[in-house]
Amino acid sequence: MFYILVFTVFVGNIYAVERVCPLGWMSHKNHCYMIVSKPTQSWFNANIQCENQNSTLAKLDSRSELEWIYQRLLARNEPVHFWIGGNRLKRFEEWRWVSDGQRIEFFDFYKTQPNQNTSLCIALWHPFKYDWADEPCTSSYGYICKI
Ligand SMILES: [Ca+2]
Repeated sequence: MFYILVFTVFVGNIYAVERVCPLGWMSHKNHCYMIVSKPTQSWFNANIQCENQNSTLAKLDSRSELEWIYQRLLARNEPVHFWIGGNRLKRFEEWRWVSDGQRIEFFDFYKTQPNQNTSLCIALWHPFKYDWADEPCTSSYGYICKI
């Protein structure tokens, strides 16, 4: 019985292992995330802020990861939009992640988005409960970095 208990605790801990993140970052499934709501930044400057901390604007490429982030943002209860790493800066209509240049495979745009052919960056839009919007990259918003 003792051995079964020890084994259970041991295995439980393996599944509970989370990456150790820098101070001020949140750990989730072997990645670290930093949510910054102020000062707000253009998409470009937000990515520079992330790069200064050895990260980039976040690549969010699964439903479970997005739901985790949305819960964090909703809990903050701030009327702020947040930049993530998705953009179509290099080739219009082809959305890619800044972290690795990969094409975006999984989208979570709000039903009315994307709707502006001059909006080349992706923001998590507060009134849409953080579903995505295409926005001008020069707009000043909060941002999410990911390692
Ligand atoms: Ca839009």
